[in-house]
Amino acid sequence: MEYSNQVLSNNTISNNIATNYGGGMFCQGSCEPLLLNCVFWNNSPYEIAYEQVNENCITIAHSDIQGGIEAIYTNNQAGINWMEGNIDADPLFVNAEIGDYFLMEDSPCIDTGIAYYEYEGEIVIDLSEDEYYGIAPDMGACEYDSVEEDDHIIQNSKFKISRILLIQRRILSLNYLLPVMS
Ligand SMILES: [Ca+2]
Repeated sequence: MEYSNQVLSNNTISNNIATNYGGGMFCQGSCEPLLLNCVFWNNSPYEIAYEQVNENCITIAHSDIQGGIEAIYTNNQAGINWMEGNIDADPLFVNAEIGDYFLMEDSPCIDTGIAYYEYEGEIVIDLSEDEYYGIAPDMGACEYDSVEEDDHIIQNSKFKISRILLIQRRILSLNYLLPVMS
């Protein structure tokens, strides 16, 4: 991210590796991003890193950041607005090794996001109840689909089908990379 004041909401950023800065997110130049309902997990060397910035500030709320505020490398040049609702707890992905970043039922990210958020007088996020399951949105990109709620069975099926398709696509792309056996 460079010269950007972007809002990132409901993103899962995990298992990325960078050689110097970054890992999960790298801010360069004038950047003042707002992270909301996000998961940053298992990125190295940092979850979030800043370089060459002047009095910039990152704002983070209702997000799961591995290592918490201590894990954000600011190069002593950026501030951190560490707002309410942040956690540092294993998000319990179903199977990150194959790219399945859905949440297991015990995940601390379930229902710990926020549906409505204002920052500096602006509405940043305003989700209606049909845009998430449970009592609140989850942190991260994949909303947990509770099978206990009958009303959601059809939508759950859609989620499950899209999950299977995602895994199939990954398997297909893997096969494509393998040499043809004859
Ligand atoms: Ca939820």
